[in-house]
Amino acid sequence: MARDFQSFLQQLEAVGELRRITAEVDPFLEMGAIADRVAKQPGGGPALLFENPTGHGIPVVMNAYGSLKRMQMALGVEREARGLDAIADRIEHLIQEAMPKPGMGFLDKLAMLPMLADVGGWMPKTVRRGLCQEVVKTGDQVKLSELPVLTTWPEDGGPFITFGMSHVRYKDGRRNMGLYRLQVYDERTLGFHTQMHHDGARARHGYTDGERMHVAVSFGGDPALLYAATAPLPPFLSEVMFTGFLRGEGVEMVKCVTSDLEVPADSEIVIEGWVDPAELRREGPFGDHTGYYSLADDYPVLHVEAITHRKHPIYPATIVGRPPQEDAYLGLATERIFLPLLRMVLPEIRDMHLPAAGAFHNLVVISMRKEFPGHPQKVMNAIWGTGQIMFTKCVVVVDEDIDPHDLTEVLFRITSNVDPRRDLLFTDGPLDVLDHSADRFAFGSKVGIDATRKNKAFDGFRREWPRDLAFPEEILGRITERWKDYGL
Ligand SMILES: Cc1cc2nc3c(=O)[nH]c(=O)nc-3n(C[C@H](O)[C@H](O)[C@H](O)COP(=O)(O)O)c2cc1C
Ligand SMILES: [Mn+2]
Repeated sequence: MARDFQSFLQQLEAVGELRRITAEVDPFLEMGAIADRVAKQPGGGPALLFENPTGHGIPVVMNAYGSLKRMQMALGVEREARGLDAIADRIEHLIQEAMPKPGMGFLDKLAMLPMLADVGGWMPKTVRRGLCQEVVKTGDQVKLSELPVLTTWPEDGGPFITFGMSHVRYKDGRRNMGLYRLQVYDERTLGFHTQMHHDGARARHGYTDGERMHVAVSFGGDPALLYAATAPLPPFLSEVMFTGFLRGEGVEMVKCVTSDLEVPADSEIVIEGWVDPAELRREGPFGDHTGYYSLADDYPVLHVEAITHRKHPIYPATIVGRPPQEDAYLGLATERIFLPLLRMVLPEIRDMHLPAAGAFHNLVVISMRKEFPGHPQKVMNAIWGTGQIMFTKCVVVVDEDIDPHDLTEVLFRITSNVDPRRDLLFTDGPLDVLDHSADRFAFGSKVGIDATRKNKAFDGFRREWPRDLAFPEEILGRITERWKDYGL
């Protein structure tokens, strides 16, 4: 398993998942346009290693996570029959193991100890040295322009760092790591785009105005780190430890050169600095994963004190924009990995799908088993009240035998099963701050569509609901057996 990003890239190359581009390519718009076109190829296209960025000696990698295969490789499940669902299975198993069962005796409890030992093994380990500090630049030596930072869309407010993972500590010492874009203002100043609903913003609120909250931004390292930085974990769960869980081994961390923060030791590059919660600056606009420019707004400022890197680093970047893009595969991993956690509180859910076209927050399709009147509406309300999935503007509910990933099937059920006045539920609530459609910032309406079959007992449906068209098993068996006789 790849522990650092360059060995991950080597693994990708070995299986034909990475292309090297030796031609000189400009990080200003040209790289983004190439990656955008490649990401829209069926299956997401290959990872791209730009060896020769205009004006820079540091190569750029894009689309590293932009296919199902690469996402599986990043999380080490490419050989598992169930792929990303293998991680969901581990979580499900863990939840079951951790539940004390009735009549559990002392010996049963002892049998749980190995699991506790596993948990210990996922904790980050502090090491003395890391590749990421082979080269250290502080003070006046710090020049953000040495990094090949991309400008991805023409009307962007400037160049933006897109794949840097920001590490902070809450006031009580807990770690948080999140993926937030960082606008480059000048050689030593960045925008710190921590949206109000995310832990990155929550952590800052513990600091008083005028106080410095240290921030370290790491690039690369174990490829699972970047996924963890996007995962909708609750504030009490550390993303670095979650990476340890995903990998079955704790992440090696090294202390920063200008603060007590720790960063993954084998990162490609680390930017160290601080944020004063009292200081805000205009950030954006930025061509975003909504498929539109998100509007400029005031965000904290990150003052850079040091840049450290390995001797020959590679700079990872992404482009977000109209879906599908690379981040669709990060979203897919979340859909699969978080299903068992959602099912802990909503056991009636069978499966769910967040189609890439819905840009994470606009559409969720849920298949479920209906057991009482108002059950689909109960699930819709639960979605609107849970973690980051609360942002969902449209929740579609289908019966448990419908595959929510089959969008033609889902559309068929919506259009045929729904009586619009009866089956649409409207409500209001928080929206993703990037949403442009609502009149108010981060607040607007949502719709739930109950596309389940209706019956008398639960829905008060007085007519007879027709059966799905189907051939008898006997006929289906016969034509399968005789298929070659038909010459088809
Ligand atoms: C490509 C990409 C870019 C993102 N950019 C931002 C961003 O600029 N600001 C932000 O608050 N969240 C951004 N996110 C979403 C967060 O990474 C995500 O919500 C994460 O769970 C937040 O973690 P936290 O709650 O620990 O802060 C981005 C996600 C992706 C996949
Ligand atoms: Mn978090």
